Amino acid sequence: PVTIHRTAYRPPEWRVPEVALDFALGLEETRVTAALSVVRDADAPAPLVLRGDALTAEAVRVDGEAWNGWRMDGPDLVVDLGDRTAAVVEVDTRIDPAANSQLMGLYASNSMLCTQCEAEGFRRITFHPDRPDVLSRYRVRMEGDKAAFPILLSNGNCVATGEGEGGTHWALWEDPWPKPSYLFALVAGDLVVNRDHFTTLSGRRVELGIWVRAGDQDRTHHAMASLKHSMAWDEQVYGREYDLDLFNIVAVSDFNMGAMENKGLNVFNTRYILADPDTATDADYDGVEGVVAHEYFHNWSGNRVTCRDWFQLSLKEGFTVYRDQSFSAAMGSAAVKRIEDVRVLRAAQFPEDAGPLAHPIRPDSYQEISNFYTATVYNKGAEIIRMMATMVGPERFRRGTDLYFDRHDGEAATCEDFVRAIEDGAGIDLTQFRLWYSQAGTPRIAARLEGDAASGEWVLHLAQTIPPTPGQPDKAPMLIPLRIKAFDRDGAAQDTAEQLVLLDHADATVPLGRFAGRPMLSINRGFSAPVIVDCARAPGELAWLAAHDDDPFARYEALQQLMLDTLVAAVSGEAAERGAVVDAVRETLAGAAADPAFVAEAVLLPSEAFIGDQMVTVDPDAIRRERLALQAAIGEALESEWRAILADPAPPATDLSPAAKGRRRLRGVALAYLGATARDDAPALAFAIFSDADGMTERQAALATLAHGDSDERAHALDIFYQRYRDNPLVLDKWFQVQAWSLRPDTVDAVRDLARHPDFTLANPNRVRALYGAFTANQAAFHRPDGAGYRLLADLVIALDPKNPQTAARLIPPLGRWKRFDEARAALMKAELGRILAQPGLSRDATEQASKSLV
Ligand code: HT7
Ligand code: ZN
Repeated sequence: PVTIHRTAYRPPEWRVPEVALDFALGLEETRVTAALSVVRDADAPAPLVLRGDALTAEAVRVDGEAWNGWRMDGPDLVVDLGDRTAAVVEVDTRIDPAANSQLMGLYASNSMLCTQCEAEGFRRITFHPDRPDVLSRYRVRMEGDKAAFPILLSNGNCVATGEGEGGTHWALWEDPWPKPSYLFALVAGDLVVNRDHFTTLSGRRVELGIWVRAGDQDRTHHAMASLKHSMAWDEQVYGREYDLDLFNIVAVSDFNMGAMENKGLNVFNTRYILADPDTATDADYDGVEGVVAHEYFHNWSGNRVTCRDWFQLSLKEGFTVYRDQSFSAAMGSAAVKRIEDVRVLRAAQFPEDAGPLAHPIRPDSYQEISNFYTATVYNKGAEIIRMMATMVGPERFRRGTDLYFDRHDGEAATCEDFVRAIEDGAGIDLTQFRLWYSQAGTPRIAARLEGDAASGEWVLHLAQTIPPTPGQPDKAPMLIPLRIKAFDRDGAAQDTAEQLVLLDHADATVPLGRFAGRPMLSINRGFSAPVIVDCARAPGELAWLAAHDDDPFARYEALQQLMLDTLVAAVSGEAAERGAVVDAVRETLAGAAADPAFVAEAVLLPSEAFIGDQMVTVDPDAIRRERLALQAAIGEALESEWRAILADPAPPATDLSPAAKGRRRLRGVALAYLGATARDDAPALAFAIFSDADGMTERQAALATLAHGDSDERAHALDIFYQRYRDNPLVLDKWFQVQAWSLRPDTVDAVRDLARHPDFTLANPNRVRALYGAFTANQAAFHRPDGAGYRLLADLVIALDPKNPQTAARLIPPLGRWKRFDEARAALMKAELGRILAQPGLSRDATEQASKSLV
């Protein structure tokens, strides 16, 4: 496979100011005529290279005349325009959307036609430079059978419609904003709409439409409310107004990712649009809100200012994730949102940074760009933006982003452009900070307190190391902003000032002030930097911080660290002292009435995977055993507390206030703790909650608890759930998911059976992820010592790759963590990677992931 390097970037030789597309739509055959107005930018004659993927050029015309001066170069079309400096190049192609199982380009989903062009899908529709630094104005005419495709949508505004021959109709759409081809979109189908409008700060009325299949309109209200909140928030916080008269969203069931920010026509996975209390959990509601906001925010961070090349992906994705995180924090509890975001980072990005697929947020090379839509580019990218905002504060950060948008509006920009705008707008030197863009790996910070007995002065010694990652054996020290505070041992001096320490050398010593005894250290408060802090703190200190720290994230972190220390000790065979954890959980629970959402997050045990991340060699079985034992111990010791939480009636499912969501969350945690005990009535209690639930949050929590056990109630509840929701694909996904999450020892066999279930299909990425994504996150099941889990995953990758290589390749990374496991498991994992690589015709996507994972 060809490796593409960031440093090989060259500006385009031809610009394409105008694109006119003509579609004759059909599910099995769509004819496309593309007219590209091209203008040469190179000084000397240069062939026009138009990228294609599985396309045949049926005819080529130049300035209206049939043209023979073209040839195919592999999948691409090369047009020789002699010494012309401008021309209109027309190409006819024909595609089969129904056969497009990759879900890239133009494809059919539930009898509708839709597109996905990012990153390189446009070249599956027509020949085009298909690179993000080629921006064009688009004019799109589409014609199709009126009964099959009553609704015809594209980017921008609909400027004309009409009737055609033989029961067809047509629509003409124009988008006034120049855009790269990856933002092109077309949708044709039988859809219904939830319409609303939004009036911008400057008084312009924007028509809003959310398009779904008949019967789903009533499940779009939360998405619509989220959209309007996002539009208002972006005006208030970033001064960004929407810039078209129309904003449409279409929900499709078959989609490779969450959603797509096409200009004026977002296309969404139904999972992130449809929600009602009966079918969506509170977490699903939050997912809808966050993804609607994310895609909307891209209108500025991504569309108005786009990326020069795909190495700059984090320019739009990291910044937009930071923006959607800030938005969600403002809509609910900022503390809980920060905890959730850090949990995602630690679960998805830290392992990436520590494994064979580690890459900087601005990668240096790739074989297949789809493999780089990663937690590193997105979530670590967001942390890098957050650190800049932390260092300069909100007002100066806003000056920096204003300058960025002003300077680069209408351009294809780079990460460097962003950093320079923050430097100039906010007045900060980010020279050393730029290393965050080029160095991979999670920095580790060793923190050690030292006191002078005579003077009572204490200092904090900090030392940073950045582990080697593929291609980067040695790292330079980074600039790491750490929010730090020290508390007096008696807890009296709670007003000790917080410091923002800018650690810019390998080592530093930070004066903390005078303390009567060793102070209690609160470090990396708010998770101000995406690092791992190694700091020896006694259980008593952690318990005190968990109860008294004035930073909620630090309180959460202290309790998690206490749990983690206890679990790691137990897994390593040391005598487990569970009393401190039980006491700290009890104390935290005392605050449940005031802030149930925070308490629910704080008292959750660290995941099995995160416990494994603390160990040199992961022992999945010991981790499972000790985590369950601690869960049962907490469940039993605090039984009356958990029962009291559950005795308090659940808020109505229609109440989506943060307080109601928090109470439901805490009830779910209480049920899980009780479920882990040996109490005889636990299954009946869970079943009663399952049966009485008036909404999906409680229903799913109860089902998940039951799914871990082997009671009669388990089978009964799973059956009821299946019968009730078998016709609702998004809810049926949950049925597959809870079984794949199960802590039962036979989960591998259950997953194998579920993969043969009549409702399982490789054609739908949501269904594949529901079963296999949940399964690979189930550490002890996936890592069953006989390798059955690895085999199951490799079988799936091999079966899925020919149909949908992008989704298949995204499931490979768990096999690449073999270095972290014992020799026997490592050998089995490597063997499965080898088996995948040996498949004839393996995609570029899977080849890159599997071959890099073997190194
Ligand atoms: N910008 C969008 C990326 C995306 C995508 C990428 C590859 C293949 C399919 C895809 N669907 C959407 C999503 C986002 O970050 O907003
Ligand atoms: Zn995005």
